[in-house]
Amino acid sequence: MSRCAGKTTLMANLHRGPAVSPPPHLFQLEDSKVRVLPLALSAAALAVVLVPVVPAQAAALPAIQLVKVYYDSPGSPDNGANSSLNGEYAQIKNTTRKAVSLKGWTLRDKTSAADHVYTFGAFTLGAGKTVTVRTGKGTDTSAIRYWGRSGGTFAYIWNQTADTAYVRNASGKLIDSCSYNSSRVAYKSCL
Ligand SMILES: [Ca+2]
Ligand SMILES: [Ca+2]
Repeated sequence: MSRCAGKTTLMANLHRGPAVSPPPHLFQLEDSKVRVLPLALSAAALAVVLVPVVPAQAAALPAIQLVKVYYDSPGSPDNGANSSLNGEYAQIKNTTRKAVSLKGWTLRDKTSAADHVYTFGAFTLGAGKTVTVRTGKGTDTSAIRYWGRSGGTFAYIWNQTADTAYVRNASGKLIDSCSYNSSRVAYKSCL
């Protein structure tokens, strides 16, 4: 009887089998979870690999960077003539493989003087190209822009011994800066 009862129970269970199985949509849910989980893990694994690398590169090499500030114009004393003002300059390089529009970007020194800000007009810096921003007046080219300052010795931007150049994008975000604190040479290499 016991064997028969067991058999009966087994049969009953088998009979109930389909009724207690999860409905098809639950199978799909489980199935989708199984498929999504490895993708989520893969994304997490990628993030772990990429996050530490990208900011480090960005910090070391801005896409647009200052390469040189030539602060002691050739000759002495610096007399404030236009040619002398143009003897000092800052250079900005596009290190990327794409042309970058610098429209609205600014270059300035450490003072808070409002007239010590140079703002790029419509200007595109080609891939790998360098633009030189000279302090005095002149005719802009694809490689040289002129701040347009005049007024003698007070028109210079870059101090003879210590100063900082700042480059900001059109949104005002600081992209690069270059400081110097020495009069032993006439220029600072920012690389
Ligand atoms: Ca000089
Ligand atoms: Ca200055």
